[in-house]
Amino acid sequence: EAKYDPAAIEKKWQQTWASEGLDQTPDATRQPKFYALSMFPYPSGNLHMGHVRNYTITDVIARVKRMQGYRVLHPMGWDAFGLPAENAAIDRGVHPAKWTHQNIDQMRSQLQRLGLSYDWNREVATCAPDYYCWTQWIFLQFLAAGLAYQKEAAVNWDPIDQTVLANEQVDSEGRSWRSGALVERKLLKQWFLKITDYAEQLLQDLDQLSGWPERVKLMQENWIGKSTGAQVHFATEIGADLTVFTTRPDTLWGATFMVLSPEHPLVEKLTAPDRVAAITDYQKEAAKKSDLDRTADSREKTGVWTGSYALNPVNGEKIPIWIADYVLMGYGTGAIMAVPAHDQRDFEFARQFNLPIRGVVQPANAEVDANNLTQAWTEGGVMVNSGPLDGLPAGKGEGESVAAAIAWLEAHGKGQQQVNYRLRDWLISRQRYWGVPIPVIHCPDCGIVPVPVDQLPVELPEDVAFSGRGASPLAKLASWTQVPCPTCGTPAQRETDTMDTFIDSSWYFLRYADARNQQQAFDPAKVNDWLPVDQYVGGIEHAILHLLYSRFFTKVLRDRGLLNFDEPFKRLLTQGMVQNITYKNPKTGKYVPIDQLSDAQNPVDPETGDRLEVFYEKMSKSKYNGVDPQVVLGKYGADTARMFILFKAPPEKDLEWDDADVEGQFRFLNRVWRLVQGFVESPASAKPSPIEQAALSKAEKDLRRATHTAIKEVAEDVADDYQFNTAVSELMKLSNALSDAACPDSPVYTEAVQTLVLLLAPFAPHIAAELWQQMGQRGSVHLQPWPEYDPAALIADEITLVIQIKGKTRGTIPVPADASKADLERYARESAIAQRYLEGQTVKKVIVVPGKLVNFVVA
Ligand code: ANZ
Ligand code: ZN
Repeated sequence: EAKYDPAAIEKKWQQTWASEGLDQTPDATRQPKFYALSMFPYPSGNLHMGHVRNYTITDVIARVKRMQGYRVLHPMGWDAFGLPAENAAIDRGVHPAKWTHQNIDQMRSQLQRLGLSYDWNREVATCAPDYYCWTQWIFLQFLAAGLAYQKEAAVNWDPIDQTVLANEQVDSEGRSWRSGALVERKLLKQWFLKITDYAEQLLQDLDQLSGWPERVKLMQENWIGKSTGAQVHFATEIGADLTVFTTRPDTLWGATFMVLSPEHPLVEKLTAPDRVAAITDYQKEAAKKSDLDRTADSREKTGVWTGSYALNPVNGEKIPIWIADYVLMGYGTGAIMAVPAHDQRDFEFARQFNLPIRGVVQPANAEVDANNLTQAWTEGGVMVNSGPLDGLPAGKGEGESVAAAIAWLEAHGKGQQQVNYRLRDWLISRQRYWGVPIPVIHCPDCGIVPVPVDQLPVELPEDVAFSGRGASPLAKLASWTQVPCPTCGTPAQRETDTMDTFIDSSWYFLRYADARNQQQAFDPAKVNDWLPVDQYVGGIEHAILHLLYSRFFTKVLRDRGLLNFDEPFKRLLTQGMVQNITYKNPKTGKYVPIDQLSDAQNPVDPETGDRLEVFYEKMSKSKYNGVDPQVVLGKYGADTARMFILFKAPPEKDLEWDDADVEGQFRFLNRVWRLVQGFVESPASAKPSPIEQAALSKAEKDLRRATHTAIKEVAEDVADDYQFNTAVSELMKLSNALSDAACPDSPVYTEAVQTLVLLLAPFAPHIAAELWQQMGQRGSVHLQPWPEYDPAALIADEITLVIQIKGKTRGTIPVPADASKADLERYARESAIAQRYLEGQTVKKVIVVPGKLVNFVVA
C-alpha cells in the first residue's frame, strides 16, 4: 500500500496537465461561458499567503464551473510597471526590466506549485511592449474622445533631489523618503483623464451590480460623492460675479459673509491695496498644507479679509469677502457663502473674527433660539428672516425650502439648480521611467500630436541612467526625446511622462479574452463573448480606485464602439485577510517574534520583561507573523494548503492561521488516500453494477443517502455564495460515512468512493487526479461532469403505519422505519386522523405493533 506523497503526485500532475493542455480555454461553443478572474499581482518576487488565498478561491470556482459544463476562462498575469522596480534600479543597479522579469519567473513557478488551473497561453505582463502598445492605443482613444487633457497641477517636489515624488514617497511628516527634504507643492503640466464626465453613470450603474458587496458599492458612491444644491451668483465691486456652490440655498438670507479658497483666481483682484501683504502671506502658508489638514474639524479657523464686499443677491446686503484655507479650490467653485448660524465651520469662523450670525431656520419646538446659538443649528425647523421663504418647513437636501429657494434664484436670474460631485479628474502623469510612455509629441507648430498608430508602441529606451535625482530618466535622454513632428516634420519633443500604473490594470481583463492579438488591443467579438467577468476575486484595498477606473474604461470603450456591455465585473468577491497571531508590547508598541519568546503561553518581552498583548493581525513582515507559503507547500503539499485555506473560514471573512488545522487537513487527505487504497485493493472495485434504490439493504441505503446528501450540500455550498468551508465539512462527513459503512462490497460503496473523489477534485486537484487514476477511471477527474444527486436516495426509509380506533382501521401515516414503540405511539397520537376520531374520547389503552399499526382503545 503506497503512502500519500504529495510532493511526488503534485509534481506529476502539474506536468501532466501542462503537457495535455488541460487548463487551456475552450473556443467559443454553445456551452455557456464563465470568466473567473483573480486580481493580478504586482511581481514583487514573492508570493504571500494573501495571494494563495485569493487564487485558491478563484481556482475552486473555475474548476467547479468546468465540471458543471461551462467553458471557463481563467487567466493570470502581472501588473508589472511601477515604482519598486525603479527603486531596485536606483539602489542595486539592476535594470527595472531585468528585476521585473526575474520576479515574474520566480512568482510564476511559485504559483505553478499551487496547482491553479490557469491558461498560461494567455498570460499578460503590463510591462511587455506587446501589451503596452495597446495601453498607448487606448490612451489615444481617450485623447480622440476629448477625455485626455493636460493642465497645470500641483505635484510633490523634492527640492534636494530635484524630482517629482509619488504620494507613496512622501512620509506622514511631508518629507521625501530618499533625501529627507520637506516636500514642496509645485505646479507642473500634468495629464488627466476626464473621469468626471462619467460620474453620473458610474454612480447610476452601481445599481446593476447586485453581485457586489454592498460595502464596496457604498465606498464607490461616497467617492463619487454626488451633492445636489444650487449655484448662486454674488455681484462684487470689481464687476465679476462670485459664484458659489451650496447644498443649502434656502439659507441664503442667513449668509453674512463669503469665503474664498486662498487659490481662488479672483483673490488678487478682490484684494484691497492695504490688504495685499496679509493676503499673500496667508496664501503662502496655505500652500504648504494638505487638503486633509486644511479641512480637519478640530483645527482653529484662520483667514484674512480681502478688504472688499459682495452683494447678497436676495437682499442686496453688503457682505465682506474673506479667504480661508478650510475652503478648498478643488471642490464646487472654490468659494462659499458662509451661513454661520447653520454651518458649523462657518460658525466657528464667525466667532473667531466677530462676524454677524443670523438664524434663518428656527427649530420647531423653540428649544433653541436661532439668534443666540452656542453652535450651528444644522437640523430642520421653519424658515424665518427669509422673505418669501418664511414659514416653509426647512429640511436638509430635498426639503421644500430648498426647492423654493432654487425657484426664487432661477426666477430672478441669480442662480440655478446644480449637481456637484466630489470625484475629480484622474491625474495620470508620472515623472518616472518604469511605466507606459504617453504616446504624444509636442510640436512647436502643431501643438500636441498623437503618435501615429502604426508607430506604436513608443518603446521605453533601455540604456538609461537611474540616479533618483533630477528629471525622470526619460527626460534626460535627448536621443529619445528629440523627434520630428509626425505631422509637419519640425523638430519636436516626445512627451516624457509615463502613465499611472492603474491605467495598465484598467483593461487587462479585456486583453485576456484575446491575449495574443498582434493587430488590435482585442477583437471586440471575443471580448463581447467572454466579458463581463462572471466572478472577480480580490482584496478590499481595491474597492475604490482599481474597480472605479476599470468601470470607467469599460464605459469609455463601450462608447467608442469597442464593447457592448456597461460593467466589467458582474460579481465581486473581496476575500478576507489572512491573519496570524502577534505578540505586541503595549508600552513600546514593538512586536516580538514568536521564536524570541521563552514561554508562548505566558509571553513577556525578552528585553523589557513587559507582558505582551496577544492577538490576530494581518500577516506582515513588520509584525513577524507571516507564514511563507513555500514552507507550507514543502511540508504538506499544495492540496493541504488549499484545503486548509478553504476550510478555515468563508472566503469573505478573515482567516486565522492555525498550524493544528493545517495538520488536520493533511490528516483528512491521508484518510481519503487510505480509504481509496483499501477500495482499489478490494474485489468490489472491479465489478461496477447498477444500483437499484428499492432493492438496497439498510446499510446500503444509509451510505447512499450520505453520498447524495454530500452531492446536494456541496453543490449548494459552492453555488453563488461560495461557502467552501462548509463544502469541505461535507466532504469530511462523506469520508466518515465511508469509514463506517457496513457494505464495502456493494456498488453503493463504489459510488460513494467515486463521488468523494469527484467532489474533492476542485478543492484538492492533485490527490483527486491521482486517486481517480488509481481507481482505474479513464480520463481526467477534472473533465468529469459534476455529480447530480438522486432525490430518491435522500429519503430516509419509511414505512406505512396503520391507525386503528377500537380495532377499526381509520387511515395510515408514513413514519421512519426505525421509529421506537414510544415514537410510533406519539406519531399516531399527533396525526390528524387520531385527533379527529379521538376528540372528546378517553383513551383506555394503546396497542402498538412495531412496523405495522397503532390501535387506540377508547371507552
Ligand atoms: C451654505 C451652507 C449653509 C452650506 C448650510 C452648508 C450648510 P457637500 O454636501 O459635501 O457637497 N462648500 C462648498 N464648496 C466648498 C469648498 N470648496 N470648500 C469647503 N466647503 C465648501 O458640501 C456642500 C457644502 O459645503 C456647501 O453648502 C458649502 O457650504 C460647502 F447651512 O453653503 B454650504
Ligand atoms: Zn508639427
